[in-house]
Amino acid sequence: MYNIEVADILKNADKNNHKICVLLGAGASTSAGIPDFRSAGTGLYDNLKDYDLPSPESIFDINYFKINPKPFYQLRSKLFNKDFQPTKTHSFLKTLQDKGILSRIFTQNIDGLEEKAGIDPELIIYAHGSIKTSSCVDCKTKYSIEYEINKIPICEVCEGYIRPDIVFFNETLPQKFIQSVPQISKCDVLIVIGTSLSVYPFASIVDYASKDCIKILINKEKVGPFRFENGGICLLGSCDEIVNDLCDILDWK
Ligand code: CNA
Repeated sequence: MYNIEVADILKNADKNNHKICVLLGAGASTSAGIPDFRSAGTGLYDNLKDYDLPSPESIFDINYFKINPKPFYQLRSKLFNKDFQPTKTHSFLKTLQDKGILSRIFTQNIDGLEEKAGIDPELIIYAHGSIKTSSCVDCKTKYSIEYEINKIPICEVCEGYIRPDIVFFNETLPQKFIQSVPQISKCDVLIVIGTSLSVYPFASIVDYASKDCIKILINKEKVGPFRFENGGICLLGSCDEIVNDLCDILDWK
């Protein structure tokens, strides 16, 4: 029932050139084979027992990384050793772009699948960086070429550890993200996809949407303000299946 309502909203956006902002999380990439953090059983946090960490979050904490980078690299080589392909959800976002109604995607994902799906990099605001480039944790020398997986890469200049340019816990978020957040207040429709909205400050940017903005959640569970009455429209289930259904209703190929 809600799918038809959301399809109507998208049709109306297409007709009236409304602007849509998307907030994206790890759930958009799980069907590509990249686990999210918090899904019970399959999420990364439930599968880190062999790494002997003080807490699951330690593996992505910059202070822990500086003392013991090994678990991070072990996980990185295990996780990113394949050529992952964009999901149906990424293709749906590309369709929004092709229709001229995608204003911005604010993504927490670091996997680069938005660009791989053909989305204009100008429209993507990375909240937590990307694994595309790397730099030395100490002297910040940039490394553009993907460094070798399966070993701890060392900086040629100062012998510090080379880390991907993602935002670890206890690091500040990119300036571009901070400066772009107010754009959310100008969008007509806000679609939140595949995120538990539990990592701050990202989780709070949903509050930048205006009172007239139509808010839609596409996720396996209700999260953030969507848990409350009048929080927005919730389409619950697999995001790939939901966007497929929407495209079928709209006859968007
Ligand atoms: P999370 O906290 O693990 O939450 C994921 C959410 O997506 C949960 O609410 C799930 O129920 C939901 N979900 C999972 N699979 C699907 C699906 N197929 N369809 C619909 N809903 C689904 O992840 P968040 O993104 O909220 O947390 C932010 C972290 C995760 C950021 O710092 C990311 O860098 C980090 N992360 C990114 C990736 C990636 O780049 N692909 C992978 C793992 C973690």
